[in-house]
Amino acid sequence: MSIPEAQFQDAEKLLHNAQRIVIISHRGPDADSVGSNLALRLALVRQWGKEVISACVDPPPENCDHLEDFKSFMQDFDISHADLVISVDCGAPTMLKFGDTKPELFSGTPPLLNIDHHTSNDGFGTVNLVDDNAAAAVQVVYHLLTRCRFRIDRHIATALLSGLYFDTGSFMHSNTTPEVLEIAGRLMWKGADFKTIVRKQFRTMTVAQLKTFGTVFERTNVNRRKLTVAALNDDDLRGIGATPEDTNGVIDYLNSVPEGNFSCFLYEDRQKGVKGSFRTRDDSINVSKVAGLFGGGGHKKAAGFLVPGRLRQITPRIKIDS
Ligand SMILES: [Mn+2]
Repeated sequence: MSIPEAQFQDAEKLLHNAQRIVIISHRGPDADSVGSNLALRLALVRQWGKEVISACVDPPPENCDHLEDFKSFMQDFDISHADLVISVDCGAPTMLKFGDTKPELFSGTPPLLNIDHHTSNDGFGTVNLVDDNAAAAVQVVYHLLTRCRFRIDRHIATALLSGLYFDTGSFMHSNTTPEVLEIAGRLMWKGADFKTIVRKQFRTMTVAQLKTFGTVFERTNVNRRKLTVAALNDDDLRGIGATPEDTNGVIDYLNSVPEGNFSCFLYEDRQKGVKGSFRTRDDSINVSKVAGLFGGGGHKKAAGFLVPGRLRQITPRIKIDS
């Protein structure tokens, strides 16, 4: 845990002093962002009697629909009613997305508690609980909840374990530290529903997802620099009857090619531009830096970017025109 004790004390003070709290998950929310949000929400509402709004510009993913209060997410809120905003799992201010319409978010009034684990997080909050050694934002939330002496009930435990399971790739990524497994064990002792988490996240694939993965696999190449790469566009997805969310997780398969040093999955959306995801298993490669070349960021071993433009294929290479 690399967050100084004083930061936790400041965060606890913010929570104590607030009555109407908005917790924001990043756009395109995943199980870590949703699990962090709901765990905090359940604790603050049921144990400290706070009014809490869980907010995200996009709806939460189906693989979280077993979590308590899953249906409580709002796609907008009135910031003038809030006396504290908490962002969870947001590596940059733009990830909150509400900043475009609510500039007060980053003004310090109301205060912003920034809870995260992305290397790219520059501490945009009034108080920052950011630990880039943590495998997931839920890990930081777990420490905050236990320091504030909240009781971890089975609903909170399931929400936290869900995020931990997701961000460690089912405890297979290199961020699966002894601490992660220790916390996972404690959460199971508290009654976390591990079986449902596994079924929801790991053992469930729709036909659209299977077809999307199949198309990506067919197009996979390893280039001279040992980059494993594949690309897809929105036309491909329309043909399959799939959505961009159906590409989630395909990058981990690209990253499993033994001769590859790092991997990249590119997705072209005619409206939004080209989204790239990077992964590596090589300790000497920092893909967060590679993503940074395209204005993106993330972690050493998992990062991404979004740039305007289109993809152009120069067989067997893929180039971005921007
Ligand atoms: Mn995360």
